[in-house]
Amino acid sequence: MDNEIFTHPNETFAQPDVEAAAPTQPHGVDDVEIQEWLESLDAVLESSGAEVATEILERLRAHATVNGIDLPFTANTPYANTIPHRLEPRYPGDQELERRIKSLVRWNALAMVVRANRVEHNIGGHISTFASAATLYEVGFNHFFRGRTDEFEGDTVYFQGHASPGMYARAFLEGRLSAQQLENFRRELKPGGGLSSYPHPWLMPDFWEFPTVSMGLSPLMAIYQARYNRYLEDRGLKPVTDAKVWAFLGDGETDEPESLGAITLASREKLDNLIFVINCNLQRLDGPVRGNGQIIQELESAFRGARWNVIKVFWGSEWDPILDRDTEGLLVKRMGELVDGEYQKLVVESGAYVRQHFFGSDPRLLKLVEPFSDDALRRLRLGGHDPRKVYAAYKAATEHKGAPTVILARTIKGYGLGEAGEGKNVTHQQKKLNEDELRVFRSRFAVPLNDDDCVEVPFYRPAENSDEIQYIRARRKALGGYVPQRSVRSKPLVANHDDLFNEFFEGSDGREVSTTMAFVGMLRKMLKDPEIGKLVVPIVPDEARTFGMESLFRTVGIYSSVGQRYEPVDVNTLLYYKEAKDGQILEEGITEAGSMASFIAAGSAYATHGINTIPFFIYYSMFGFQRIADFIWAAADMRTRGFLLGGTAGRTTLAGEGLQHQDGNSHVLALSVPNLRAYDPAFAYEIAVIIQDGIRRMYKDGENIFYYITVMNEQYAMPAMPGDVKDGILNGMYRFRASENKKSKLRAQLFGSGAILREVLQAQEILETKYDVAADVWSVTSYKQLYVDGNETDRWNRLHPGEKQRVPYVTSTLRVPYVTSTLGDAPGVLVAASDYLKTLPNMISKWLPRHLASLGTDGFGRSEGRAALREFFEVDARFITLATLHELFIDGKIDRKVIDQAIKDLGIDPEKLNPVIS
Ligand SMILES: Cc1ncc(C[n+]2csc(CCOP(=O)(O)OP(=O)(O)O)c2C)c(N)n1
Ligand SMILES: [Mg+2]
Repeated sequence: MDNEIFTHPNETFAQPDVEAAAPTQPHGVDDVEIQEWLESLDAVLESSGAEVATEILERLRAHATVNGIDLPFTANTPYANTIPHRLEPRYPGDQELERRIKSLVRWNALAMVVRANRVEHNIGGHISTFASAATLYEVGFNHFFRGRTDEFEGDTVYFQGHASPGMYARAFLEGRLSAQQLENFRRELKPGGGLSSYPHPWLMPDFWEFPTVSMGLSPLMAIYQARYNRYLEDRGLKPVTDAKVWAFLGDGETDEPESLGAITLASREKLDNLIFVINCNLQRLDGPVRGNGQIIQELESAFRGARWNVIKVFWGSEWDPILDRDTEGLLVKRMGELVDGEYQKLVVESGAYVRQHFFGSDPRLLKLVEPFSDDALRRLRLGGHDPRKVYAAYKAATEHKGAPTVILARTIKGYGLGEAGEGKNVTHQQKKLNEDELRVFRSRFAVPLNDDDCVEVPFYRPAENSDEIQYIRARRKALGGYVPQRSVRSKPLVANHDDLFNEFFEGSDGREVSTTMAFVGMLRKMLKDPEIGKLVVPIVPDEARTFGMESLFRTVGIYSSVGQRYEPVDVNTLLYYKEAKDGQILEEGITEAGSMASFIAAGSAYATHGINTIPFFIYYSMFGFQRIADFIWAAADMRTRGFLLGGTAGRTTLAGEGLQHQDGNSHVLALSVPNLRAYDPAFAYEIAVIIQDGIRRMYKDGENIFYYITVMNEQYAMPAMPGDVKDGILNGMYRFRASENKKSKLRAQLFGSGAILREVLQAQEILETKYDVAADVWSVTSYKQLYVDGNETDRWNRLHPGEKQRVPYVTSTLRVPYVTSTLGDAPGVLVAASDYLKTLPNMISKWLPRHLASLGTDGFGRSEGRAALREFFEVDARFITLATLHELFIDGKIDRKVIDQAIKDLGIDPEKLNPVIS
């Protein structure tokens, strides 16, 4: 359907100028002339149809421009339904029965929240969001949302987080959730389990698929999900289907920059498999979304500007006869004049008020509604509450070709709550209703409960053989099963990849490479592997060249839904920029959020599509956790699998880039994500071990974990794996190089991670040769793993005091190599250095046998060379040496004079700037 046919192109509606709006025509155009133009357009419409009318209007517009008429730009259409009622399809369902079902869903959703808050004050929950959106969902459940079956992948639905009570209430009627579970809404720790406040696949893995409650995430995720579905089709990994991605959003939610941030991608990619439904109740939490403007018109212009198909659903069927009588277009014009704050007021006022303040602006409008009683005016429904209008919009959306659709549906927040909150600013927080309010709600929706029973707010489910339940079951059966529903449908991989990774255990034979280059080498090999080659999904936000991945452009291609319509400028080079319809790389451009959304779609395809795609998302590490941590959190909730690679990592290893780029934070931020394994490897073989094991754990054993691995751009020779240290690498630490000096009484254990491990190795040498300190060097690949393990051990010991007490991995590892020595533990002082905050080593210090000196990169980065940076942050070999000597001094093992001399010899300025605060 083309919107243009319903437009009044000369009117601008986005920001109504209330004062300027006058009922008469400007510039002396007389009404008769206007009428003639309108009539001739009507005649064309009647005789030749919408397409011809559109063409005429387009030609007129072009003609006007050529003749110097400066038409005002408007991306808006009038404040009217996009689909006029004469073009509405027949409603296919039993409307009366559906209304009764919807009323029961409303009741149970409300009961769930009211009951929960009676049991525990302030347990929370939302009534008003679902109350406003009930029709939007019920039409979907009865007629559109298709379940996942063996034959058909099903539709994907992102439910608005705060509408969850409605989804639970429906699942209760469907017989999928028990009254006991509803009783335990927001009380998940009750025996037998409860229901999570919002959609959380982590907590309800058989029910919810997509976490949506952090607002703004779901619209972006839905766009990239729809695009990923196309990617899978274009690469032949899944059959081409007409499955849709639906995303239900709040109008307030659209203020989050992520919500609209990727809408041009959706239209550019012609994602007609994507439908946004924005519940425009004109309110958010505190008050109106745009009290002084019109959110729907504002959204319309944004989406139309982005070339989406926009369907506005303002008015319910009761308005149609009035609109039909309005041959002069006065009513539509009047509708466009009010700001949202005024509309909100009309919702809470009487019919007489509506007559006076809305229709009263023009005697002709008053005349139009003369036959209607005040009560009838009060009951004029909005479009989002009218199933016929909603159905028409959904049908048009599902049939639209060539562009995504957004449905802007006007509703009332807290619809049906009456005095308890309908349309009021406080309604979002309403969780309790008094007895009278409950009775009013019960009566308004004809819930079959008497006055006494209803104040107890019982859950109500009609008998199994009732018309309502039978209808629900029949509809869901016809649509392929229940929604939402999550299941893991992929088959485990064999994941026997020794051949693939063994080469990286050998070392680089003296060749200097970075860990990034080593990773890209592994990626290249994985892409050729018979089992996982096709499943690997490399994702980059415009950084492939930074990471030396450009050779992959040519070999596996960059995904483009239209192939390559141009000859690339570098076509004559070996590594030209090759876009292809079956390209494998998702080159997302400069959007870490969008890339993360692709990562989520790819990493959850094992459940959504039953396809084990393995995403490798490599990005500038500082712009990962720091910038898009909430998406990473959502990925964790969703049980997303795959590998995040923080490239150009390390505060002092990334030279030159300075304060905003140099990452010393991400490993600390990664601590917060419970099912994320985070590694800071130093050598190629460490990365190989981690990735090989990760693929096995996630895609063979089905563990719900994902990985964060930092890779660097410092180049050095990669050593061969020193014996069987695989377990150590995975568990977080292993001894990389023991001291060969068996005689010295001065001993130290040095911990290094990532690129800083090499500084530690250098310190080992200085200590041995200059200070006769025998130091062992440990590669700490993951402080997070050591920390998690230490805490788990402590917890177990606390809970099982009578049993043989366990020893944390870090403690036992430091002990094992020395079991034959009299000391037991690895002897000497303990010093750790990494490219991240000092808190990382510190957090494991309580499981170490002695005090730990931690060096790290707390503070703002600097644009400088690597050596200068490591000096500035005090993590270079000299500072590691000094820290070791200082620990020995505190231990009473060396004289202070030795340190004083060392400070001089090492060229350390004791009065240098403090990196933390300078
Ligand atoms: C990122 C984020 N910020 C804040 C909130 C808290 N919050 C929950 S609902 C809400 C208002 C929602 O308004 P709207 O999107 O219009 O939805 P409605 O309930 O009106 O349908 C707010 C601010 C949140 N959930 N997520
Ligand atoms: Mg809202």
